[in-house]
Parts: sequence; C-alpha cells; structure tokens
Amino acid sequence: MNPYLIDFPILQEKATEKRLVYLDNAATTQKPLSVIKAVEEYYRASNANPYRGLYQLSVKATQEYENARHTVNEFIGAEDDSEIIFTRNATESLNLVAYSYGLPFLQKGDEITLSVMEHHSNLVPWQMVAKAKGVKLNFLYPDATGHFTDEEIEKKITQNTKLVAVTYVSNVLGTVNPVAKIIDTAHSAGAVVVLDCAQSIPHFPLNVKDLDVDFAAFSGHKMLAPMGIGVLYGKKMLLEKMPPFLTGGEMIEYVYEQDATFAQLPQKFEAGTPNVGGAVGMAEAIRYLQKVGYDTIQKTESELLAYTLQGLSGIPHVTVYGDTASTRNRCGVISFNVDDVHPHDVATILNEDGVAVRAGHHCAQPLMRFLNVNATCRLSLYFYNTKEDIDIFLESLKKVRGWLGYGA
Ligand code: 7TS
Repeated sequence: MNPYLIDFPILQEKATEKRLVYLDNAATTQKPLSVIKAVEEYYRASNANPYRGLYQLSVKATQEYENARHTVNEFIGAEDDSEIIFTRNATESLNLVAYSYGLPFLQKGDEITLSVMEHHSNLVPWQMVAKAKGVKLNFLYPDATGHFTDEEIEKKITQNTKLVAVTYVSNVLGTVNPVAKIIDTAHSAGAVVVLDCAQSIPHFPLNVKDLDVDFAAFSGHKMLAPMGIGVLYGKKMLLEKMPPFLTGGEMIEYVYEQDATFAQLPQKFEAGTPNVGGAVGMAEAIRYLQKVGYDTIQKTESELLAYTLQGLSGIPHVTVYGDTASTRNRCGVISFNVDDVHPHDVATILNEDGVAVRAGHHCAQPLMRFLNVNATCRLSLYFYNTKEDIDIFLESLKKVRGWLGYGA
C-alpha cells in the first residue's frame, strides 16, 4: 500500500465508479489535501489585494505572498527573494526571458542553442527572438538512447552562442539531460543558460546556485501546487538590467503622463494583481514535497519505472521510445506506440479501464519528427502511483489490438 495515496482525495477508491489510474503526471499532478486546504484557508482568512491596502488584511495577504516567495527561494537555493519572480506558469516564465532578455540583448549574428526535445514553450519564444533579431537557432540532437553526448554539446555550443535554453528533463522521453555539462560549456563560451525545470522539479532537487544556472523556469501545477502559479528564477544582476515584460499596475515607481519608472525586483516583473492563493498553495506543495523527500520520490518512481519497462517489454507490438535499457538519468515518463493503432485509440481504450494516459505530440513536434512518428502514447509516473496501477495499465494495454480486430 502506498502511504501517500491517502493524502490525495481524487485518487481515493470509489465504491461505485472505476478507480482512477492516473498516469498523466507530466501534464499535471494531483493535489494533496494539505495544498487544497492551504488555498482554502487563504481565501477564508487572508484574502485581500496585496501591497495596495494599508489595512491589516492587505498586510496579511502581502506577508503570505512574500513568505511563499521566501519558501521558493530556500527550496531552490537562490541568493535572494528578489530573484524569485512569480508568473502564471513555465510558459510565461520562458516568454519573460525571451522578451526581456532575448529581444534587448541578442543581436544579429548571435546564436541560440536549444535541443530538439524542447517543449514548444521553450522553442516558439526563441523562434520569435530569432526572427525579430536575425539570430540563428542551433539544436542538440540525442543519440539512439535519447541522451546528449559530450561531443554533441561541445559541437553545438560555440563562441557565437549567446544563449542556451534547454529542458532539464524531456516531457516525452523522460531523459534527464546533462545540465551541469551544458551549463559549464555554455559559460565557457560566454553564453547565458535558461533551464526549463517544468519536468525536473517534481522529481529531483534544483539548486540554482550549485548549478550556477542563469535562469530557471517551472510551473506549480506539475509539483502538487495549483494551476496558475509558476516561477522564474533569474540571477539578480541579469534581472536588474532587463526591461519589464508586462507593464501596468504594481510594477511601477513613478508614473507621469508620458513616462514611467519601474519598481525594484521582483515587482518590476509582476504586473497586475498577483495570484496570492496560488503562491500560498505552492509554498504548501513545497512543504509537502520536503516531507515526502526527493529520496523517497526517486526510489518509488525508479522502481515503478523499471517495473513498467519490464512489463512493456513482454507485450508484443509495443515500441517504447528513448532509453529502455536503463533507469539511470531517466525519469518515469514513457512514450510508446502500439503497432497499427493510433495513439488516440490506445488512450481511448485504456480510458475504458479508468487508465489516464496522454496521447498526441506532447507539444514537442520537432522531437516527434526526429523520432519519425506523428504522435505517441505517454505514461508518466509520480510517487503516489502503485504497482497495481501499472498492472491495470499493462492488462488494459494487452487488450488494445484485440479490440480493433488485430492479432495479439
Ligand atoms: N516545459 C516542459 C518541459 C513541459 O513539459 C511543459 C508542459 C512546459 C514547459 C509548459 O508548462 P506550462 O505549465 O506552462 O503549460 N508539459 C505538458 C505536458 O507534457 N503535457 O501537458 C503539459
């Protein structure tokens, strides 16, 4: 019995309905009761527009918001609370860097290195910069097991490279990328590094200072927190010289009819009324994650990953993409296809047994082309999953081809 299941109301066994076997954790995670309650408690007892009011409730809301920022700061090992910018999600965080660093600081002839496994959120903003500034985009390609070799990294990050934006973990293959090597190579070339941590932070720690990364982006909803809250970490000296991304209320100092000056960090990058309830939920999610511990999370997931890969290898007509031989440098994300069956049909049939997996291009169309497929089915694990979940998934998967009239 998984001891954490009890904390997640949505995963509780229901007497009348089929049990939910939730294997779409890379899309979003379920929320523990403590997070749901923290958000509820905020709205019950502390809700007011922060910063603006001088009355007690507004001061309380401001404190809760700033406490949440401090919790995030300590969680990722930043130097100062002002390096933590609250956004809506990883997508907004990455756009902030593209608009406020990419556009003003990159010039014609500069190059950006990305990887072919980027989520569109860490690709399309850079295409916008490339078109606007005449910057060239280069791509890292993985080897047959889904990993980037040192040679590939050294070849694609050169003296012309001014910015490197890569994902820590692939949302399709589960590959954990060699970010220390990438950051080291980029810094030697004089480039800044943007790390997309959307898929890593739910599963293992991020220490921005140890990594010496320049920017890091992630979403709360993939790490047990509510939707609508995300984080951009940036080194203070970079954030300070960047112009604002969105403008309006909260982010100003003095405003005149024709001009305005801007607030200090982090408010400079937080225009408009912030999502205080979301930030409070994120801080509680961090406390919950710390209570469970990344060691437990990794141990549980890597056992389940090995168990799932083993089970899949015994089912004929199933192709698994990425590293199937080892669980090293690999998270619990598995993309696969069933011969002659469209992934949407696979996901629809699995749904009949209460199994939730994702099917499609996973917002990673260049990687789909690289893998020579249109789409895949994707199962993604979290520490509240169980072997029983995997058994139900595997049994259901065995029925897929039969349902459509194909031999086993
Ligand atoms: N980066 C990576 C690596 C992601 O996997 C995702 C979302 C994002 C950025 C964007 O996150 P958002 O919260 O701003 O949307 N990935 C997925 C997924 O794999 N299935 O649904 C969303």
